[in-house]
Amino acid sequence: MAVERTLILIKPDGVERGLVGEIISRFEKKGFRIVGLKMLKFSEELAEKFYSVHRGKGFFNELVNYIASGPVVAMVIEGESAIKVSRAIIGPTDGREAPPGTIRGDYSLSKLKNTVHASDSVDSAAYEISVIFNEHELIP
Ligand code: 3AN
Repeated sequence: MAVERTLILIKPDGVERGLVGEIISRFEKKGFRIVGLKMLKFSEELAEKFYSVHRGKGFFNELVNYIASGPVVAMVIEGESAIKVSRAIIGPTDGREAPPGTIRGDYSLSKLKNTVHASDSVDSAAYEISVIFNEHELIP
């Protein structure tokens, strides 16, 4: 068990449908500390960098276009086993299969527009945080 930091993104569909407060609240109530928070709109270039691990996959262009289609809220949270626990809070990728009680299970009916993102490993968390946040934007 270790205290970790991870990146949470509220995707364009989540922002558009007014779910920002609800989604932030779930992570806060679980006990995580918010150490970075901002709203931004991805350029296509930043989206390709953020999702570079998916380059070459059939859904890559669709994914880049989607994440750059509207404002998102990016948040870094800190806490015990943050990476594993936040993945459980968001649920599996496909909102149609995600169980009720998870964020995707409660709010998404799509595999692409699945409302929220959470880093899936220590390495991807470090990479994704560095793509979106400068050091001075994070609370020590
Ligand atoms: P997760 O976000 O659950 O870790 P990944 O890392 O497999 O899922 O995929 C990254 C993102 O790519 C997903 N959040 C989803 O928006 C999109 N995605 C994944 N698989 C597909 C697919 N088959 N069709 C459309 N979009 C997909």
